[in-house]
Amino acid sequence: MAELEGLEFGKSDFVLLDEVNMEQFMENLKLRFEKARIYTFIGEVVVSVNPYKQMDIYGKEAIDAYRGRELYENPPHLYAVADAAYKAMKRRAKDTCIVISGESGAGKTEASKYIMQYIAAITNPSQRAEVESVKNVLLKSNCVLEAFGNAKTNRNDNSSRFGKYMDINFNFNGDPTGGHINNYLLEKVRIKFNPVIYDLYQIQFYNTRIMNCVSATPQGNLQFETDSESVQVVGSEAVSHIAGLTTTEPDNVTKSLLYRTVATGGGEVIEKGHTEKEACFGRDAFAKALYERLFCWIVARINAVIEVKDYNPVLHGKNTVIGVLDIYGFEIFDNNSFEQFCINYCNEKLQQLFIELILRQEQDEYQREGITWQHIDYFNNQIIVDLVEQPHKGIISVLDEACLTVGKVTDTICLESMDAKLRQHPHYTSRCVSFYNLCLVSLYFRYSVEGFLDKNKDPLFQDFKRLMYNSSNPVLKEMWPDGQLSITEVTKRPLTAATLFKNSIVALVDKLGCKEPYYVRCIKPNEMKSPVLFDDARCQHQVAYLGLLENVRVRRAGFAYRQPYARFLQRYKMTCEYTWPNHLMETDREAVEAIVTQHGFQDDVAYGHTKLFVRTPRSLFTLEQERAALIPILVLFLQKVWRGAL
Ligand code: AD9
Ligand code: MG
Repeated sequence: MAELEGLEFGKSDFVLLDEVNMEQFMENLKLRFEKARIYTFIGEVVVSVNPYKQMDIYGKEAIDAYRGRELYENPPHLYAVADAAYKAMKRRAKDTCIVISGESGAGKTEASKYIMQYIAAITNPSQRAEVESVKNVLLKSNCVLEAFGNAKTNRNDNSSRFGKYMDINFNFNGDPTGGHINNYLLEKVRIKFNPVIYDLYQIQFYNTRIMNCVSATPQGNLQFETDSESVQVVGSEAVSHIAGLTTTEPDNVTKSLLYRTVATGGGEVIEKGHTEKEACFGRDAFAKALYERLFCWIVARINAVIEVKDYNPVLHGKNTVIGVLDIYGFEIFDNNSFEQFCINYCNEKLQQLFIELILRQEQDEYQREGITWQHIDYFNNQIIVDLVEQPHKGIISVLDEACLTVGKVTDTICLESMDAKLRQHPHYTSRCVSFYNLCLVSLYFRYSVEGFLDKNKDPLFQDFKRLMYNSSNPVLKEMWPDGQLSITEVTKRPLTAATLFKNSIVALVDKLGCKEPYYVRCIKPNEMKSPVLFDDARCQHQVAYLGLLENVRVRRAGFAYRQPYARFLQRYKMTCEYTWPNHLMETDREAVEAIVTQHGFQDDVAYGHTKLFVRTPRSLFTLEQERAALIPILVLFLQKVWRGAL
């Protein structure tokens, strides 16, 4: 529980609310936002509201104030969580992770950067050159990834269009030795909304784009036309430009754009001309793949540089890790498609992990301290996760099946087969309005299935892969190893986009699951990017789907507050005649018992092996108030002693 800053700033920990309900939660959140208190705890979780203005709370002074301190000793801050994760890692050799969630523009990426900066600032006090260089690369890798993977959207001027999980490795000294980045679901589809060359051009000059957020002048636009049956590229400029950028022959580019090589049943290889529609589809898929492979290549390059090298566990001790996850939150638009479906599924999984881990953490702590654990009821969204990912019957599986089916399967046919399999599921419903909708009730979000199949198959003609593999640019060639295969060798169907995504999210959740988690829950106060507007309805919606009330309840259902005896004593000994200025009892625990009894809340506590547990925040609140009232008197007293007046 954080030090109370005074009630005019609201309650610094939501567990201190008189009652846990939406009204009180929102009132406190709003009050704090208005008073420029953008962070509030729920136990060890930090709730953050995007201030949309520069705050003077991240400087060296702040870093020093939080370094090595306990969570409740300072006002809520990202640094408090970063420090807690770092301390747990260093003191107990635990792998930890910090999960930052929230919707687009809520402040996740900014938060992750402050956390990284904090960790960089408190490590390597002896300034060893090799550690400094690792830190440098870790911090600067952000810039490169943002340059290629961020874009201006309606919702955020610098929106990350990919999810990112970064492991930072530490040696036994607690200094960074390296790291590893995983990226998730790069939103490559946006590349096709712009002319293809335009984007290639922008990628070349990414610095201009990020610095000024201006669009580079398009160099041309690749269009097709059909004349007397055959499809042609309009003009030759666009093709020459692609050939120039990719170091390939213009003729080969044209050929890949207009034809595809197919193997017939008899093993014969023929070239088949595209229809105009197929050519457009191929072009878009090519642009998307170029972008995606470039991005993954960049991530791989960064990883190669920051990979931990020459680590000898015998010599260097256990290598521990802090993971930082900056991943898109639930997305709800007027028209939700495949991308939102994947993103929201990912969030359901993370939400599940959140509840599970928070509960598990509580349970572990109670067991460690020898305190009886009471079961807590909560909504387990496993049922939703299963609906999406279960083998053979889940939505992804039905979708994959439809993608594998030979013959004409449309999005609506696929939806009908989902209906047939899933109609009985309590959280599944679909309905035909103007177009077919898939509706997952639990999420309260509706998705249009239009385009699901294509996006899931995500096919790219082998001809493009071969074109790139044959580029005389060695870097491009390296990005397209599968271009070596001839068409007769490409028999195996690649995994679908949804399955690849599912696999990566399952792996991510496994990775997070074995670490001690810390959470930052980001809230976007309004849609106008305004520092003064608190949109009640929008904020309430986020509080609801982030499960924050549930979080407070879980935290309060057991013991809202716990603290090692010595620390409790340090803080509150002035409130009890038997403990001030020093107690004469045998143990700190007995002294704490004296304080608790004097204030009459002995029925509200449990005594653990090393910590005191307090059930309701009210008891503590009384103590805090008394302490706050005593401090000025004490200061006066000490001043007098100092001046020799007493
Ligand atoms: V997205 O899902 O990648 O589209 P994020 O990452 O949640 O989104 P981001 O961190 O990029 O949002 O924050 C959006 C903008 O809000 C930033 O560009 C800043 O202008 C602003 N912001 C966010 N956090 C802070 C902060 N702590 N202090 C000042 C902030 N401004
Ligand atoms: Mg971001």
